Amino acid sequence: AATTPQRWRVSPSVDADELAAAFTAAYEGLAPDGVWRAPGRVNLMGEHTDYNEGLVLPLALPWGVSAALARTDDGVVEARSVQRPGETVRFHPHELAVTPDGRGSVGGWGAYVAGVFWALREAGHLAGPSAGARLLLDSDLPVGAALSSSAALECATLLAVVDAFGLADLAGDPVAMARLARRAENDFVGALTGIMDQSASLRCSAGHAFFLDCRSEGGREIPLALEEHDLRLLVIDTRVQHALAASGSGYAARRAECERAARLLGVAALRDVEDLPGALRSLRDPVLRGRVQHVVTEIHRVNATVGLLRSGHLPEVGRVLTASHLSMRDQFEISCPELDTAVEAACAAGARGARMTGGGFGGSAIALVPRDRLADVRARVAKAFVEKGWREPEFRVAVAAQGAHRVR
Ligand code: GAF
Repeated sequence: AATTPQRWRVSPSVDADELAAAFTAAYEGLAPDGVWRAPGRVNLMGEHTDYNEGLVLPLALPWGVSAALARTDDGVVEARSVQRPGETVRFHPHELAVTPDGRGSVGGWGAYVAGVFWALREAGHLAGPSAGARLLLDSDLPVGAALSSSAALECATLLAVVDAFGLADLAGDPVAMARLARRAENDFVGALTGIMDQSASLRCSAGHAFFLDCRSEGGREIPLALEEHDLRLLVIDTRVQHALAASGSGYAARRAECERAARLLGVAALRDVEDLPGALRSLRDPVLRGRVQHVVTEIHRVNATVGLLRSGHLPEVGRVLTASHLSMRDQFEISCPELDTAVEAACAAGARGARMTGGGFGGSAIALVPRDRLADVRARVAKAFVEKGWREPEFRVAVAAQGAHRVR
């Protein structure tokens, strides 16, 4: 992971009316059909378990991507972003294609938008050459911070298209929409991720974490009573950029290792490992042993976390968070010095527990912090970074927000 000197300039907040007005200014007087918004997420528990058909427990963030969209019948999609002034992505949905090496015919940030149109057409929607649209996107979610900005972009675009085109069999079916958005990311953008991020963006509800079984796709809302316990969920963005798409990425390597281990163990997915000690004994490669140990125990930690939340023991989730971090650091090997430092310093300053969240190799950590310790935790983490010669991280206090919805 490399520290990028410059991030996309993220809006401090996004106002739907202002975005609609900016749309009209950008597209010569055209009014948008509406404005839709899809959030990013943090994952409370269950990392790298989704593509192993296991369990996850994300929550939607109050920050996300907003899309103003007008439907057209000229067969052209034009997309612009407040974060990329002066750039226009332009394509004909009916000409979109995936090359034999697994890349979509549109690259850069436009790939996430084009991928959604491509996946919709692959699924039999927007047939014919005339479907077109104009889009203006805006985001208050940092990119590359492991907070799911890719899924937020896909889901905002998808929801906008589904509503504006009146795609009745998708509207009201967030499970089908999550699959479609994931297809855009897997097959068009070329990032072989699981289903967690798109499901979180589309299916989470305010005040709750979302307990998702990634095999059955069944999900349940679990109340997250932070206020009741005087706790805060602090997001610590290390500003170390992570990337999922590259074929040589650590993410892709972990996924391949898990698949190899499952093959060697004779199970469909690591979720099916029932006898962990036996599985560990039978694997000769210590690297694969670590990967299996992480995935299997992480799935247990999701169940444990759900149990603690349901029985009103939120503060005790802290210990599970830290155990999860150690497993990712030592067994799954997806942490980095900045994430480890954030977790250690947060816990030393009184957090109940902390862990990296998302794909790893950079990005953000989350810490469960008593309200009266928040300032101490931030100061201690910032000091630890400065002492190591790193840029100070960015801090945000998260609440569990609403999943994707129409805002105007
Ligand atoms: C990324 C991926 F997109 C998810 O599917 C998931 O695998 C996660 O990393 C790790 O839990 O966010």
